[in-house]
Amino acid sequence: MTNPLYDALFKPHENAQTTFLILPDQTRWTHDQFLRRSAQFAHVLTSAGLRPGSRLAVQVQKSPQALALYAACVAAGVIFLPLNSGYTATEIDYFIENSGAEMMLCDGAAYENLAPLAAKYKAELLVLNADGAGSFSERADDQPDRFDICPRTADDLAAFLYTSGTTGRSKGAMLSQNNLLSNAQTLAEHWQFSKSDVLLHALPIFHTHGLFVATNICLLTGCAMRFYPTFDRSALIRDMPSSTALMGVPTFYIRLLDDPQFDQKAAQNMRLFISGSAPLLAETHKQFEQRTGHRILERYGMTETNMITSNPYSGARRAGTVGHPLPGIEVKITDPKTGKTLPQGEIGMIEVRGPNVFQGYWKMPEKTAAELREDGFFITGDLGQVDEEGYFQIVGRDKDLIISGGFNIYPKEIEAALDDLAGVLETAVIGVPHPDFGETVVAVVVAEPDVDLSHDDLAGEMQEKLAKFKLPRAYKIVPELPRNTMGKVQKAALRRQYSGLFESVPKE
Ligand code: MCA
Ligand code: AMP
Repeated sequence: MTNPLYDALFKPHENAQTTFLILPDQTRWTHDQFLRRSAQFAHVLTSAGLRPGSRLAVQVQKSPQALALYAACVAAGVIFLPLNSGYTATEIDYFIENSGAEMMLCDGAAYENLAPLAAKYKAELLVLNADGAGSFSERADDQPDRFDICPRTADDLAAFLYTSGTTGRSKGAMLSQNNLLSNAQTLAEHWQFSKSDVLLHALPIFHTHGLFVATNICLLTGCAMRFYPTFDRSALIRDMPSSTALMGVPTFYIRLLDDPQFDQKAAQNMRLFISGSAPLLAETHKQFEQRTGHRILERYGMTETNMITSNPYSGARRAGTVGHPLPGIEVKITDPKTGKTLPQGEIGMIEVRGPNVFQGYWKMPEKTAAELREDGFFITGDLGQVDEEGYFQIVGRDKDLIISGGFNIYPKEIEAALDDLAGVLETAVIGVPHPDFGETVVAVVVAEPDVDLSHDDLAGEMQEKLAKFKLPRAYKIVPELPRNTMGKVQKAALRRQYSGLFESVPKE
């Protein structure tokens, strides 16, 4: 019996004394050490009653142990459900209810807040701290460090990643073993990863980019990762000479360029800089090349599809484009109204089909049917065009979405939270340019008659409700919202009006 994802990513490293993770203090985790710990974790999961197909919800800080949870889930056939460490208990409530997770893992600092939630949904709540300690680890310490791998097929589910929706409700994207494995294989080959690589890993591990793209490629090829708990520019620059590749969101590159210590010498041993999750400005691409001699390789993907397109490794990497469809993946541009394929050069909806495309949204058949066509094409909500040489360009979004520092923020969710506050009549939440985060959130708020609202009051109340990265950086109190003749709020006009708000804000 096999378990394709385990067999490809983890099994080849059993007993291997090779370096897998290098921490900022230069301590190392070998593959063997990592797999033995994950085997102990897998025992804890199964002893607690989790079975193949059960969900494990995880909201912990980034650490080698946190990554070992992913390996443990794959080994035990448990569905891994990582959650942004910034989410508030109010936000977590929905994920636990919707996913039906049987166990939750959290940081010790969040335990008190999450305990009532766990009790409400009858999920077991255990602690895994950033240093690897906590009640979960204590249970693991006594477990055997070998585990009988649970048989799985390529179509079995491996992970749920929640992605916000334009309606404000998050949807659990169901990813199968093969969705993850096929994409990792394609990317490892396309970007020419090998066991001699050392990847600078400074992304969070609760999203596709840091968890699947970065980690799965390294596991598949046997290369090592320098594993940083958060983005730390100085540490990255310090360690770059002994590394070969970096995967980052555009904010990483903007911040690196902002440091005069970051120069050609620092980057001279690197073979590859990859950017994704948000648009990389052509200007950043150009400045990066001038400073280091390297052309950033930009690629495009989504939670539901893993990676879709990539600029070439050997050919021309074109600034402002996301390159070509990856091997084995079909991408087309369609008329958003009719779904018909448009002639080359025209702007339309990006649709994608391939082994990378997810299995649908958990418990949301209508939403799945609305976005995933019967013929297998997924409607991304991104608007794009393709040039004569097959390079795709993303020119906009057909979805009301703000991408701040690589995190997706859906205005509808912020508007709903604001509308709930006393004294708020109506709101429009928009994204405006930001020099560090690419885009940031501005809330335009109309107060109820005779109510005085202030930025500070609104900011204070919102803090309780939403993760920090979603919080508006400005609240504009206005007498009314601009509307067209149909009564629809004109967000484009608001975006224009407030576009210069953060122009001169210092970076970082
Ligand atoms: C942190 N803050 C943010 C963000 N990050 N606010 C808005 N947007 C953000 N992205 C808040 C902090 O809580 C803090 O609030 C203040 O902003 C300044 O924090 P700072 O220390 O400067 O930020 P940081 O901790 O250095 O984080 C910035 C970051 C991080 C490194 C860019 O956001 C990051 O790692 N982003 C990567 C996201 C990612 O992995 N995306 C992939 C998902 P306060 O001052 O109030 O305390 S998309 C995906 O997976 C698809 C498939 C794809 O294509 O890749
Ligand atoms: P997520 O829902 O977090 O998976 O975010 C996916 C979205 O990020 C896509 O639908 C795009 O809008 C955006 N995205 C990812 N990569 C790029 C890129 N290279 N350029 C522009 N947008 C991107």
